[in-house]
Amino acid sequence: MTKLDDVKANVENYKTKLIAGSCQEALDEGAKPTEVLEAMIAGMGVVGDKFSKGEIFVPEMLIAAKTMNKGMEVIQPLLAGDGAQSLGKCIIGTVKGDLHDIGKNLVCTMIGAAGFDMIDLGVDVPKEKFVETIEANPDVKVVALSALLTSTMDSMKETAAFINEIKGKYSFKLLCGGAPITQAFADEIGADGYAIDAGAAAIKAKELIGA
Ligand code: B1M
Repeated sequence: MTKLDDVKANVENYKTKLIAGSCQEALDEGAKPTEVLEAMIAGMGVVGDKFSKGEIFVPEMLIAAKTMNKGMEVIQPLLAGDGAQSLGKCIIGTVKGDLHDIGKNLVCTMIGAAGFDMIDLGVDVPKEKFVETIEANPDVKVVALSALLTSTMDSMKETAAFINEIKGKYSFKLLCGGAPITQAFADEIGADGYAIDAGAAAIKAKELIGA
């Protein structure tokens, strides 16, 4: 077992107290922060599969999420940028009805590391809250929507439509993503961009504003 295997196993087995230590040990052994992150995501993949098979239930998923968040505390500072360059504001949130925030937080970190000033609205965000925040920040450059459930894809669609109604008054770009989201869906709902993961989201956000 490598230290990265330990990281994956600790997420998979809900070892909330051991995860930070194993992340640090993996880093000390020379693993890159992104490799530690990938190991944790792989552990989450196993948790998701067990949930799909009915082997575990929501409480276990919650403990797995808590475990991953503890690990994120170790690697997040290493993923974050130096904040030297500002590319403008980015509003981000998980759409209404959806409580998943680990991926959204990661996207927030990576877009922030790329140079944007992040306004994180959290989870279960009503479409009105996105529009209200855009109106309060008329210089916003990117609005980023996350959804993790097939059942909240409709909520993302509604949110995008609501945002697109006022878009003509501003110059921001609309970015979306999350496990069930595809480029085709992003096109269908009138988003300007789609990204498959947090790293790609940071690249896409910059590309959308021509930076
Ligand atoms: Co939920 N859940 N969950 N869950 N959960 C999934 C998503 C699921 C796939 C599990 C499964 O069945 N295998 C399944 C969805 C099935 C579907 O719709 N197709 C599911 C379900 C069904 C549910 C409930 C309905 C369960 C229930 O109550 N019966 C319920 C819904 C609650 C709600 O939201 N209303 C529920 C609840 C929960 C918890 C609250 C217990 C917990 C979340 C805790 C939290 O987030 N704080 C939870 C968890 C932990 C998971 C799994 C196991 C892990 C999610 C995660 O954090 N992954 C998940 C299974 C899985 O993903 N393997 C599952 C790691 C994270 C880094 O990846 O979030 O995908 P991800 O983010 C990625 C990309 O998606 C992308 O970048 C990130 C990585 O770089 N990305 C973007 C995300 N947002 C982006 C935005 C972008 C661009 C890219 O641009 C703006």
